[in-house]
Amino acid sequence: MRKLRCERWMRGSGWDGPSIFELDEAGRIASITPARGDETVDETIDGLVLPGMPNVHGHAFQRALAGFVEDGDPGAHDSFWTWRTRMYRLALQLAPEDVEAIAAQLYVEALEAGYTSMGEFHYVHHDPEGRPYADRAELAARILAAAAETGVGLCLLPVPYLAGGFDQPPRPEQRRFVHADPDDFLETWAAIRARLAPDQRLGIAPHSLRAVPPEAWAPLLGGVRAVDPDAPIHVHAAEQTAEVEACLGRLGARPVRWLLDTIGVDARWCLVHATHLDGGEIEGLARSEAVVGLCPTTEANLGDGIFPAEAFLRAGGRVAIGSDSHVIVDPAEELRLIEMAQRLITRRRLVLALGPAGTRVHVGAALWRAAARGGAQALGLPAGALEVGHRADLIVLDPSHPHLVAHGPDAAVDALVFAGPRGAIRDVMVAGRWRVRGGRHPAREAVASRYAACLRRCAAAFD
Ligand code: NGQ
Ligand code: ZN
Repeated sequence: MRKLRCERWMRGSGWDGPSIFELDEAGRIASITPARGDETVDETIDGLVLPGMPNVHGHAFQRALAGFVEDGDPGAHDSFWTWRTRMYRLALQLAPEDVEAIAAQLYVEALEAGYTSMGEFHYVHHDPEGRPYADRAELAARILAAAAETGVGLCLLPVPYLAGGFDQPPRPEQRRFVHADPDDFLETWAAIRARLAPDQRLGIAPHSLRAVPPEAWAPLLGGVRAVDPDAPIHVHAAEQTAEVEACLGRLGARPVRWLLDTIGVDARWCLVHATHLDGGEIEGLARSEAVVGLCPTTEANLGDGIFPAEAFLRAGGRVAIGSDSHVIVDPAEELRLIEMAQRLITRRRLVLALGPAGTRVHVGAALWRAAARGGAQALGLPAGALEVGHRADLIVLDPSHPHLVAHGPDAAVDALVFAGPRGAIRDVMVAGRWRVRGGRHPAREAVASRYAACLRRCAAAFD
């Protein structure tokens, strides 16, 4: 057992003072006891300790798009769908080494920003011609390797992708994503499962209602649940209004309504985006105990719309954050945008500071707690709060940072979220191991130079 003394650490509500955390071999918190002052400890942590943030949704390779997709012909009406065409061009030219180099770069940046685990919604499975690699888990194994190398926690979510759109055959440019049928996908899923390290989690992520036809859901979910009844299930839903309209036309219901009524959604589920909801969907989704995986910077970048966060949280809904296309890799910025978008549309402040009148709610700290807990639920990881039995996934704020010194603990988290103080996150631990110290991941330079070489090759996709 390793013993850490934490001077001040975040609880589910409020903060606690000097305590001894015992960590077991697997990096889980075995006990938390008040410090007496005479214990021998392995280490003392002086800064504020917060649960590390799970990043529940993303496609690692898209980090390489950053900055390459912000130009276009002013007469051409760029949109989510034109962005997607450019994203497909990158997907088509990735070699296995590229997948690994980009993921490693992403994971170093994510750890340094305070993310301690990632949900990888992994859909580039096949070679550039669209044939399975000799090893069906070739590309997934690159993600697993990048996570292991950098030390970030991982829930890998292999994606069944069977159709090109509602009632449409796959398009040629989707060939690396597509499986012929549920059995074909489950064969890939089983190959991936055999490659997982003990602390890595595996789920399934039917891409969307567009890409997975109604009759395929039962065999896909059944195949996975026969192996792991609790496997996390993620799906993109109701991100663009065009998708909501098409779904209404083809399936006779809005996407989230269809999932709630036809498939059945519960606490194992994470609905990614869920941007466009009517009142009944808000209530139903909140009651289902599923998590909504919000990706505010990508949703803003792609022009998706604004999630009805106030109504959903008032209904008791659970949220988490992801960085999706990874155009920004910063949990504070995702949380900030959730609240800021509400302020912009309501012309009020502290919109998501919910609770009984007469109390004082710190909106930044409240969002951090909610997203950490919701994120761990969505990834099926024992994390998201500093509690016995949970993994020691935590971040330490720099107590001498000028933007934090004068703040109480909740106000310091508000400052982290709303003021974006550079360098405030000093240390990051995943499963009991320090992965970032003094703001730096030890592999930062090596990983960045591999990534730079990969980007020089990939840039050709955007000429
Ligand atoms: C994706 N990304 O799978 O990477 C999607 C775009 C699609 C987002 N939805 C492709 N943000 O939805 O068809
Ligand atoms: Zn996505």
